[in-house]
Amino acid sequence: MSELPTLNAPHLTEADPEIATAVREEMQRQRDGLELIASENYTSAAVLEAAGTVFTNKYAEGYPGRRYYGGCEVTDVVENLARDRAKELFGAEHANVQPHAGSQANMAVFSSVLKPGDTFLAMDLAHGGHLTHGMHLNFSGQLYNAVHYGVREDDHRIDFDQVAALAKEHKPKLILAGASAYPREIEHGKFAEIAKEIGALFMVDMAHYSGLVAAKVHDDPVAVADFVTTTTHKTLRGPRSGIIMSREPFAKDVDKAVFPGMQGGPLVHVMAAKAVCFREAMQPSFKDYALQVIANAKALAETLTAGGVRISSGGTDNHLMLCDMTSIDLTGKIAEKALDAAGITVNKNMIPYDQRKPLDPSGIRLGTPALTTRGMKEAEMQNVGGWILEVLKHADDEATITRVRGEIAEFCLDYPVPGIG
Ligand code: DSN
Repeated sequence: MSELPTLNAPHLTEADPEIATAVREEMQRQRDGLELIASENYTSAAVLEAAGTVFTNKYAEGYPGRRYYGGCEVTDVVENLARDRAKELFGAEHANVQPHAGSQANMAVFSSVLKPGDTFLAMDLAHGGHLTHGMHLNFSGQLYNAVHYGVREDDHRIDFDQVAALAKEHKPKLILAGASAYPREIEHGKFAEIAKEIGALFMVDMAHYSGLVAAKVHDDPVAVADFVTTTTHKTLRGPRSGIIMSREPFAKDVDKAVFPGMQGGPLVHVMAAKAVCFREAMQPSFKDYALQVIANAKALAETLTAGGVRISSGGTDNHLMLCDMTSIDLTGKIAEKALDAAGITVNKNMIPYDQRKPLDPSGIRLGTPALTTRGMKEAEMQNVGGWILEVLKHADDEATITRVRGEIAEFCLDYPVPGIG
């Protein structure tokens, strides 16, 4: 077992040794393992520092220049910087940087333009969508009439004929593009055209690939959508949070929907960390990072395919891939557990047209944003793919799993995690 990393937090260590130990154990887990969850990443040390500041002490209901609390003059500087940088980074007319997370960002957009019972069209969760895109147990499926499109059965790519047909049949007030488990580049212009034809609003949830959009290595939704939401902690590599961008005519209603419609005080420390993340994403090095994320995903998908794993849609254009574990006589649940035991973190996931259930689906979802942040490239993806294949092919062999775990911990020492000394 490797040593616990040192935590440079003397006050926490003294005041609450149990939490301090938990933090050190999590640092160890993040340092010694391979993080392949497609929606996770490692923020920079600068983002971590900004998120850990005294801004957590401040209430700031309202917006810059119009607050319900005194003492907000420095908070206004922070929120304005975050808003202006988000607008500049993505070329947006308006940005709201207060949503606590992606779900809240989506909820605020819906409530700004939809009434309960209104129809919207979005991607099916079982085909790669998201809970907030109308899943029946989520607020989005309970409050609104969600109609779903999916991917074609033969190539697992978005079926635009179906999108157009459903749009004509159901006349949704809003069409939503974006996905949580779709490995191909989304053609936002095609959605925008369909929305225009039927007079619907067009919204994109680019949470998964917003880092690729910021780096201009993915089709740009901001240019063609009325609303664009994103989390900031996935490919964008910022703090855990969300933002909304919109065209100017919708700005006031979006702001009202966030506050006072849905949230109270914004998390000022997190807005500060978002501002830092947007600044980082404007640097030329971030484009190199985004290109490497994609190159790494392709390299990993190729290695796994060569090892006999069937990949949904035959590969990837972005940061993630969906691997069908039934192609090697496993299930997603068994694969996730075996990989976890070897220090490889992934999540089980439905694959399109899955015959199995969400808690025990056929697939696993892998993504390269976090490993790329550690400096790994295509050659390292071959090592990673090799370990994944070895574990999957010996999923019930404890000796293999223990050996691989040790090899991975050793390998990881050469790829530091930001913020873990
Ligand atoms: N979007 C989910 C994921 O992709 O992991 C989290 O909400």
